[in-house]
Amino acid sequence: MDYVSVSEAKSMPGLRLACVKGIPSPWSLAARAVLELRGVDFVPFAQEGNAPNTELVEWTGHRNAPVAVYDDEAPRVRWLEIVHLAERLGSGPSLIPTDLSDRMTMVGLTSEMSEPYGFAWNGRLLLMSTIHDAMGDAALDLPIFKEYGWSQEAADASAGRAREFITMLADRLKAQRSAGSDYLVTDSLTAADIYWAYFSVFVDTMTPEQNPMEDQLRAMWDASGAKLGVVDPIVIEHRDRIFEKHLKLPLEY
Ligand SMILES: N[C@@H](CCC(=O)N[C@@H](CS)C(=O)NCC(=O)O)C(=O)O
Repeated sequence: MDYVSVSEAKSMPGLRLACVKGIPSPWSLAARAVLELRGVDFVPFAQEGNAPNTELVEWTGHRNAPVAVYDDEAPRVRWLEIVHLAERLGSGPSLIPTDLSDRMTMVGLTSEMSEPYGFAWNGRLLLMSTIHDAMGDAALDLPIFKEYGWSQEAADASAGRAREFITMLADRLKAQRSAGSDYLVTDSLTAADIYWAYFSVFVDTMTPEQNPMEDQLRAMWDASGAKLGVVDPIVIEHRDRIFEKHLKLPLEY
């Protein structure tokens, strides 16, 4: 994946999006997919995972990714504000349901995937545990350990919390299927399906052809996914169907 540098991105007008480089970070990949599906032009630039990213912090006030900067507007970092920006700048079918109750369901589901203490937060704690297993307490000095709430106690609870989300998602997909829908909310694609397609990497890393991760990285992600135990296959079937119909493979990062 070609990224421009932070200083080049800073000198450009329009929309610039910081994405984690070299790691299939679902927050960055889903933000990109939402912008692409809405037909919004943007320039991706690199955030270096687990590093200080001094220039990015000086410019945007944020160290991690994604960070979306549109012209001279304030930087946007949370999933919903990036989806709202894509709705505003883009065109085509909306990724947000119009019905209030469906919209609340979509926002709740995606927030439970993406926001602190939700599914992916716990998936990441599992991943960080594999780093802690390898490095011991020296890992506690890494930026991600300082930022994403790893403690032995949080790590011990993380698999159960992530599984609770997956069980709810599987039940929801079965109910939707019985009602004749192939999507998580309503009967068409919403941001919830897109975010799940990428966040599912915490459960299953996809094939090397679909997701060309470095071997060492894949081994780490697979080991942490295995800590979730066997999950209902419907959540992965849904991911595969969303990729087949709406999203690009192989993943590029
Ligand atoms: N701002 C995002 C969360 C972003 C986030 O958690 N990013 C992580 C994804 S693993 C990241 O940038 N990791 C690399 C790092 O922290 O250096 C949100 O909408 O909640």
